Amino acid sequence: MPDAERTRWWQGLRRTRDRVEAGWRRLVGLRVSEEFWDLLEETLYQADVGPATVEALLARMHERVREERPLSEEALQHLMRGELLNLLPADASDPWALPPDRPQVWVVLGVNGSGKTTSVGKLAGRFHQRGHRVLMGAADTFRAAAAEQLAGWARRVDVPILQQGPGADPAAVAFDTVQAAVSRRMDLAIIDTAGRLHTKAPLMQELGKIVKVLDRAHPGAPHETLLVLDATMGQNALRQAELFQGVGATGIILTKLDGTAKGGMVLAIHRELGLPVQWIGLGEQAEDLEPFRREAFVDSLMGRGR
Ligand SMILES: Nc1nc2c(ncn2[C@@H]2O[C@H](COP(=O)(O)OP(=O)(O)O)[C@@H](O)[C@H]2O)c(=O)[nH]1
Ligand SMILES: [Mg+2]
Repeated sequence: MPDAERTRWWQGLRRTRDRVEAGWRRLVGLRVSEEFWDLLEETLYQADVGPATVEALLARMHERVREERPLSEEALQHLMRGELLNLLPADASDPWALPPDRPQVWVVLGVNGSGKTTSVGKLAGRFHQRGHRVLMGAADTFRAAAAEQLAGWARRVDVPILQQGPGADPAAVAFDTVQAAVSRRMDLAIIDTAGRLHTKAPLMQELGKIVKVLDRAHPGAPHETLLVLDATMGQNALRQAELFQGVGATGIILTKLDGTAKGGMVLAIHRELGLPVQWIGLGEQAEDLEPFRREAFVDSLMGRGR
């Protein structure tokens, strides 16, 4: 992984690390003891890893300690790092390479304010930078401001956008986006959606309709249905994700990791939702988005490698 990317992870997890640093530092000097287990549990809780995942992790570590009897502090640290990594899915081999079926169609979902529009803008910009032909679709038509916000990103990252007037049918915008992406031989179409919660049932229906209509515009689409979760919500983000269960997400975009001390929640996502964290937001700027890298995450969390 490039140094610049590792640095972004390190900086992005600063708040979480600040919270747990003292705990890890004391843990480094401990061998297996009651004090070690108590402190480990407390430190994981502080990072908002969440009760079920903390429990599973501790149980697994107890088992390995029994089997392997790590005699040095170093061996114990090594074992712990390994178990943290084991909670996370393996990294994509090349997250910037798109599968051959073009255009790839991705649709982005999530509650209001989670960071959908920002993530669509960042993703479009990063893929465009890597030489892919990208089109964004503004299917959040509930508010004029939403399409305007995405249009702002289109200008900023120099990627075309398909939008229609306020009140347009979101599924129609999504359909037209994919059709345009097909006829213009795009590599990737990314569709932004609305995320209001007070009309929960109709919203889920609407999202279901969008997902369905895409397949008619390009068989096989959407290739990814990305659920956007706000890391500052910590464990509550997991409850939020359950609302979207019916829509069939394929992966997670986790935003605002830079703005929270609850970064440990990443460890719970894969275990509890069964969905991989594919992208993470580490700030508000166009370049503040990275593919998920489990080693960079765990090392930045534990304060290792710097
Ligand atoms: N610090 C930080 N802020 C973010 C990130 N992603 C989004 N935001 C901010 O979160 C707010 C809501 O984002 P927006 O994309 O409009 O959310 P949407 O309602 O889901 O489309 C905006 O102020 C964004 O700048 C991130 O990764 N880090
Ligand atoms: Mg939005």
